[in-house]
This record gives sequence, C-alpha cells and structure tokens, in this order.
Amino acid sequence: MNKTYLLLGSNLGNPLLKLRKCREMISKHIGLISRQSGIYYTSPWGMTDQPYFLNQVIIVETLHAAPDTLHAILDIEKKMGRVRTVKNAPRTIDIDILFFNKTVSDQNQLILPHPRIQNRRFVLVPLHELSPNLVHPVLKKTIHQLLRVCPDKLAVKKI
Ligand code: PH2
Ligand code: MG
Ligand code: MG
Repeated sequence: MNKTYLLLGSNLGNPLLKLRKCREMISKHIGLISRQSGIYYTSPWGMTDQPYFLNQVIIVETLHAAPDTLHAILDIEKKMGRVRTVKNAPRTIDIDILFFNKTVSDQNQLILPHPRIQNRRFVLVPLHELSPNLVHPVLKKTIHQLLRVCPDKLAVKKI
C-alpha cells in the first residue's frame, strides 16, 4: 500500500462543495482517505489578483503507483470541469501530489516531492496540522522546521 499526501485547492464556483466532491472522487478512484486537515481560507499566491482559495491536505492510501495516481488525478480534475489556461490561474479544482511515500523523482511529468512545498504557507500550514514531524526526503527537515523558516507571509486561516 502506498501513502500519498495530496493538496486540494479551489477558488472558482463554490469551493467548499468542490472540495467535498473532489474527496468523494478521490475515495472512489484513488483510495481510502485515512486523514484530512481542516479547510483553510488562503490568500492567492503567485497571481494575486484572483479570488481567495480554499485549501486542504489529505492523506490517501492507494494501490496505484505514482504515475497511475497522477493519471487518476488529472481525470478527476477534468471531470470536475478544470480548464487549464495560464499558470497559477483561478481554478475550479487543483489536486497536487505533495509526497508519495518517500519517493524522490522527476520523471514522467511528475516531480516528487512537489518542488514548492517549502515556499508556500497554504501548503505547509495544513500539512503541519497533520504531520508536523514528517521529514522532507530531499530537504531533510521536518514540516515544523520548514514552516518556521518559510519566507511566505500570505494569510492562511482555518475556516
Ligand atoms: N495554487 C496555485 C497558485 N496559487 N494560492 C493559494 N492560496 N492556494 C493554491 O492552491 C494556489 C495558489 C497553483 O496551483
Ligand atoms: Mg497547484
Ligand atoms: Mg496542480
């Protein structure tokens, strides 16, 4: 069984409903959601002139290998009406693989761990709620340590 940490994000339509629908589809097509963080209201990072996001981190137990997990994720995003335009644009749903076991890789369009975890409070804060002592397999620091030195100061508030 593989253990993967996923970040869910939405800032278009009704983000709360989108996150719920997305969790349902993940349970059905990827695997059991063993833990989930609270839902956070977060300032848009990158392209700042867009609506606030809701973000959540979930832990999923899956029999799929990483590439199949990514395929299933892209399928769910598509079914939920995600239209890809420019980088960091508003989106109905975004599902990012943060960690996949302790895998370190940059093959098959999939970089693991996700390369921007340490720069983003909207990722680190919900991740810290679940697993403060998890060690980042590349940076060799815990989530707690990464959050303490994170340069991002954008607002991240639990709803
Ligand atoms: N996702 C992005 C870019 N900016 N900002 C917040 N607050 N939350 C996100 O999920 C997010 C973002 C690209 O995927
Ligand atoms: Mg993303
Ligand atoms: Mg994404």
